[in-house]
Amino acid sequence: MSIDRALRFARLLLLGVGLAAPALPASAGEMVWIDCYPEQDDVDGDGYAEEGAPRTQKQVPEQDKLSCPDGWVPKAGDCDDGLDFVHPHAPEIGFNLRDEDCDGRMDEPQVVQLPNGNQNTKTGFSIRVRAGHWALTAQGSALAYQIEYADLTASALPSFTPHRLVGALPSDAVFEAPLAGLAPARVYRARVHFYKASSTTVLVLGRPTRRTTYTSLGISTDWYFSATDGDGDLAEARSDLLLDGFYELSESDRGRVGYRGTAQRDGTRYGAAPKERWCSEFYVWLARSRFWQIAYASDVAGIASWFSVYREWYPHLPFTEELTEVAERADYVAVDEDGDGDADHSAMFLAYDLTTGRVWTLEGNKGNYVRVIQRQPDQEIRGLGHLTELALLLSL
Ligand SMILES: [Ca+2]
Ligand SMILES: [Ca+2]
Ligand SMILES: [Ca+2]
Ligand SMILES: [Ca+2]
Repeated sequence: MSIDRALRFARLLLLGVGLAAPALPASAGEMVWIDCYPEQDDVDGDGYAEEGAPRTQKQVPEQDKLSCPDGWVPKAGDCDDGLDFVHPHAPEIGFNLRDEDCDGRMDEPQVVQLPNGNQNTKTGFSIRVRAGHWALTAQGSALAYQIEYADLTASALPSFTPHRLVGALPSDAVFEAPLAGLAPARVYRARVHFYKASSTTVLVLGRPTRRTTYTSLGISTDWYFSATDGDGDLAEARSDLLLDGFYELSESDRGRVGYRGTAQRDGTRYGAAPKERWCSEFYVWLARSRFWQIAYASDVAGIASWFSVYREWYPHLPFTEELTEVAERADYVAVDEDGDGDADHSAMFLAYDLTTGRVWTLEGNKGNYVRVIQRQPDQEIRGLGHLTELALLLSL
């Protein structure tokens, strides 16, 4: 361990003494209204009522708002209520001519998210793509793709890679789409568009010349979120939090977070109590492996308290200056969801988007899922927690 690291660690130990960040209980007793659907409209028992099932509002205690009363289910939109592996958050299975995730597309191409990113460096990363049915669509001509991507600080100004040929696909039709030339320490979103490539020979100045044309297949993957690395331990820790978070996002998209069977219901896998709102636990769960003692905080007040001890907590509006000069990827933001002026929801800061004026966040317990959200800074953000070197858990 270097002297610098040793000094930092000693400082950390001193600060750790006597620290007991409070884990305040969620507000109890209050009744809230939630949307529910008749259980009889969920014949296959996958938790989703069939499309068109009547929505009814039910009043439940605040702490139970993630689930409906007996006889009711909290979700609908099941496009096949006879098959329990078909519903809006089911994983799409390629090559079976069926729309498992009820998005109206059959065997659509998908991004395969890996737990620790995919070849992420300071200037790029790779996207693993399952071409699905579209690998066959291009039969007779070559399948090509193009990546649309944007740094989240300027999402309204996307870039496009040149067209590239996919080449021979293995039987599972999975290929790697590399993205390079990116800025370090940033969060990106990217999606892959598909084309049919055909070569023709044309005369250029009297000479036969091969020319490739690309015809859009009108299909793309969903957005893939990832992050480039930065310099130093803190930047690396930020990357770790983000890549872990984006993996959970993809798990959630496939219905594997929020409810993972009786052993890991709702947010219990992130350390929340059963039925508890788990947005704070989600942030803490992501941060705990790299940051000191944050596991003691389980709600907005607890997390704010932890940031106050380890620096730096910004409780006041307006945030324009903090968002542009202080906030960095993987920092914490306290959100006012119900618009009463008080923070009641926890989120991870991804970027302040200068092209839209919005803040990109990664959030747990958004409709009982992990989601990427864009928020209005002056209306919805009520606190910023900035991760510092001081809080970094060192690997000794
Ligand atoms: Ca169902
Ligand atoms: Ca179903
Ligand atoms: Ca589909
Ligand atoms: Ca399918």
